[in-house]
Amino acid sequence: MDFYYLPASAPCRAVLMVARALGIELNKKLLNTLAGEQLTPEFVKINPQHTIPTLVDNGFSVWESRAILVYLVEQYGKDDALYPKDPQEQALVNQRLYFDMGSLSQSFADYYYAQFLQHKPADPAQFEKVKTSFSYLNVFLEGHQFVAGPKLTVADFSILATVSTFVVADFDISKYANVARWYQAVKKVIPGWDEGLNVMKEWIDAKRKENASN
Ligand SMILES: N[C@@H](CCC(=O)N[C@@H](CS)C(=O)NCC(=O)O)C(=O)O
Repeated sequence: MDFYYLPASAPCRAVLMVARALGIELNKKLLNTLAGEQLTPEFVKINPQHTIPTLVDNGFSVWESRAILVYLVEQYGKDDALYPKDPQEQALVNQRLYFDMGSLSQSFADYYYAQFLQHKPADPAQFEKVKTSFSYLNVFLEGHQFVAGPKLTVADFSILATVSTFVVADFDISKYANVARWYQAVKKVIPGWDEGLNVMKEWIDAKRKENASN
């Protein structure tokens, strides 16, 4: 399977973690979106939305990290542990995945990427949205070991990739006790969770320095 990715990218890291957990070998193809490499006609043919991560499995192409996570489990998982077939259990996992995409990771983009990529000043209103997303996640985790209940699922992988990105951007998660407890625990059960994270941290630190000197 060809996997188009960038090591620092949070959604790409989530896919790598799930592939590793399932024992899947990916044929990794670096695609530097920061240099516009996703805009070549060859790649746009594979993914008209020109985003990474993108997976091509024997001619079948799929993108959107959370859709890829589900595909990998359903197509290659030895069981449904990471993406349960039970409709209610699955609905909770889906809710967490959509929450991650629409709220948590979106709040990262709106607050941090606006500063690092568009060189906008930090917007307190967007920071409030970050805090609101973390408050919701904290509630979801009340009395639960994992983000969708008692079992580890793809939602933990996706949200771990997002939360670890906030952490390297120096967002203080200690105020959200359930999130902090889950973060410490989940890192122990997801091998390779920090692969590529140091590259993200270096990029964030460099962007902060660049912004400060302008
Ligand atoms: N919701 C998408 C986000 C994908 C995304 O925005 N990827 C960025 C890199 S992290 C990208 O490919 N940007 C290049 C572009 O949009 O042209 C996912 O989870 O896969």
